This record gives sequence, structure tokens and C-alpha cells, in this order.
Amino acid sequence: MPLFIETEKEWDLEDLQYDFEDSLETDRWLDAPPDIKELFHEIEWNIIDGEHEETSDLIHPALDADVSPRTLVAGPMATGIAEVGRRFKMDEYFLPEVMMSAKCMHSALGILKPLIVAEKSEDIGTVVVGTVQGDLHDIGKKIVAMMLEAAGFTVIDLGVTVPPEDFIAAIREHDPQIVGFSALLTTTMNMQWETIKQLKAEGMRGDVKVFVGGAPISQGWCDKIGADAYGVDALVAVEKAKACVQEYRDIKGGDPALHGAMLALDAERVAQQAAKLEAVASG
Ligand code: B12
Repeated sequence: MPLFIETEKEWDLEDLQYDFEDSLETDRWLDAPPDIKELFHEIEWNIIDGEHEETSDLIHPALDADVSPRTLVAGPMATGIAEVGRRFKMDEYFLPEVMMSAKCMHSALGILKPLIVAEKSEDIGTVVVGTVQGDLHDIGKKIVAMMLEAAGFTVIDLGVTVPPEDFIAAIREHDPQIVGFSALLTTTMNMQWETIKQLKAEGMRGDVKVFVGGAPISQGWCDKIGADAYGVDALVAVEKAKACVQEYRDIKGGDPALHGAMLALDAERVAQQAAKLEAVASG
């Protein structure tokens, strides 16, 4: 039975601006046994420091202690790379440091992917994913692809800097129910729109449900460009993808009814979270 450790909260990561000792004082992962809490902080600091071998070496002890691969991805790996992003934005880090930290994420994901994907038991559909043209970021897209695979999808990952015509060729070849466009740059998010326009021009918009995601992407952007669903993270992407091939399988891509159904899923999740918080608050 894997350990349950809360990872869904939006943590205050201010301690990561100081040092390891300060991190140990935070309320992150207080529900984990103390040695696991410490291990998580070591993982996040090794990602921040760009130590990829050390990061990989810490993954196995966590797995041996029954921490699930998903908890590692959504927990210390997510907080570690988030702090790297903050440092980069504040000009405390430059590209070489970010590349080292990305290498840590890739090494850890290399260990975790086979374990996560092994959860796949049935085949429920096909998804084509890729990072749009001009954009090299692929960590988040890889996590989304891996979670979709674990949920039962066959995932065709086209890689990074994928031009619209390659998405279109892959949709023709693999006939997926869903296509997912990842974009991490404000300068490349427009390629999501461009690709949708080309899908329409080819008369293929109804054939496939379009998902969009990535740090600068929002529900507002999804609405504006006429995508079907926005996935703020991999868990939401999986929840919506499953709904698309199950209860909403007969609604075509681009149909406003599908867009509405995806928004209703968000509203339902928010209401459930609020009810959970209220229950905790009222003891
Ligand atoms: C790692 C990183 C890099 C690495 C990427 C390595 C790799 N192989 O991916 C390297 C060093 C190569 C890099 C390069 C650059 N980067 Co960079 N990078 C980052 C950083 C620090 C982390 C990104 C990341 O992996 N996050 C972790 C993952 C798990 O999160 P995520 O990608 O958001 O994914 C989650 C969700 O968004 C969602 N999701 C993601 N994709 C999809 C797709 C679908 C379909 C769905 C449903 C959901 C979904 O689910 C994921 C999992 O939960 C971000 C900071 C940040 N805050 O994002 C900057 C950041 C994205 N980079 C930035 C910049 C500026 C650059 C460069 C232009 C720098 C330069 N001067 O050259 C180049 C661009 C190169 C290029 N052409 O793409 C800026 C972008 C600013 C902007 N407004 O556009 C950021 C925001 C940093 C900053 N704060 O300034 N970068």
C-alpha cells in the first residue's frame, strides 16, 4: 500500500530561497514520516542545485519506502523545478543552471516512467501529443503523456517544436480521439491557435478533441482559440481525456457542448475541493 502524502496543495515555497535547513522547517509534507519528509527536501534541493546523479540516487530510497512515483512527480520534483523557474525569472539563474535542473527532472522521470506506465491495464483510446513549433520545453508534456498512458491511453509523442503539418499528418496516421498541444513560451502559445486553424482548414476539426496546456496557458486562452479542453496539470488532463473517450465520446471536437462539459468537470472538482476543505475546517 503506497504512502499517502498530500501533494495537491499550493505550497508556499519561500523557504527554497534560503537553505536546506529552512526547508526542513516548512509545513510541506508534514503527513509524511520524518525521514521521507527529509528525503523529499533533499530531492527538491538536488533539482535546484542541478545534481542529476544525486537526484536519481534519491529516487530509489523513496520508492523502497513505498512512496508512489506519482507522489514524487507531483511532490518534490514539482516544487524543485518551480523554484528553478522563479530563480530564472528573477535573474538569479541563467540558462546553464536551468538546463542542469531539467536534466535532473529527465533522469528522475526516466526511472519513474516505466513504473507509472506499468499501471496501464486497458486500452481506452489514443492521444497524439507534442510541444508546438519553436518550443523546446518538454518536461510537463512528458509527465502528461506518461499519466495518460498509465490511465490506459496509447500515446504518440511527437516530441518538441512540432509544426502544425506534423500534427496533422500524425492525426491522419493514428486517428486519435485527442490531440494535445503543449506550449511554455508566450511567444509559442500562438502556435496552438495556428495548429487549430490548420486543422479547420483541412476539414479535420470535428475528427479530434483538442487539449491545450503549459505554464502560460489558461482557460481564457483555451476559450479564445477554440480548443476543447485546458489541462492545468497532468491529473486534470487525464480526468478530461477519460471523459472525452467515455461519456462524451459521441460529441465531436470543436462542438461547444464538449467545451461546456469540460468546464463543468472543472466546476465539479472545485466544488468537491471546497467541500473537502469545509469538512476539515469543521472538524
Ligand atoms: C526547464 C525550463 C527550460 C529548459 C527546458 C528543458 C526541457 N527539456 O523541457 C530549457 C533550459 C531548455 C529552457 C529554455 C528556455 N526557456 Co525555459 N523554462 C524552464 C522552466 C524553469 C521549467 C519548465 C518545466 O519543466 N516545468 C515543470 C513542468 C512539470 O510544468 P509544466 O511544463 O508547466 O507542465 C505542467 C502543466 O503546464 C501541464 N501541461 C504541460 N503541457 C501540457 C500539454 C497538455 C496538452 C496539457 C493538457 C497539459 C500540459 O501539465 C504539466 C504537468 O503537470 C520554466 C519555468 C516555469 N515556471 O515554467 C522556464 C520558462 C518556461 N522558460 C522561459 C524562457 C524565457 C526560456 C528561453 C526562451 C530562455 C532563453 N533565453 O533562451 C528558452 C526557450 C527555448 C525554446 N525555444 O523553447 C520562460 C518563459 C517566459 C515566457 N513568458 O514566455 C520561463 C517561464 C522562465 C521564466 N520564469 O522566465 N527552459
